[in-house]
Amino acid sequence: MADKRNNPDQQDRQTGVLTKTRKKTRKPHMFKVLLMNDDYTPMEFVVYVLEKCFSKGREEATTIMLHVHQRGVGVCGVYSREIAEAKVAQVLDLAHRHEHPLQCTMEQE
Ligand code: TYC
Repeated sequence: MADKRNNPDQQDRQTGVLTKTRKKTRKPHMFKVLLMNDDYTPMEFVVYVLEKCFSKGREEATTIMLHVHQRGVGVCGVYSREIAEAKVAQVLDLAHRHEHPLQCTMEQE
């Protein structure tokens, strides 16, 4: 039987404290933020969103917008869960305030 002083995974019978520890660190899940095409949002507005919310330059923003326009969906960036959630909320809020139907979602990589 292992000595509990050297085995943190064992229950301490005197105090009832569980000290189970994870041996490996896990890298956080990453999430793609996706932009959806629609028939009404102006191309210029989508480029503006990509510049403002995703820090893209004019050229890359235009390339991503045209990809979404032609293929139906495209990746704006890849982030941790919290950052991706904030980006999606920011895009939807901006689109709503400008009365555009632009849709944005996230998907685990
Ligand atoms: N399809 C839109 C138009 O022709 C442009 C557009 C591109 C809209 C990308 C949304 O995510 C989008 N005005």
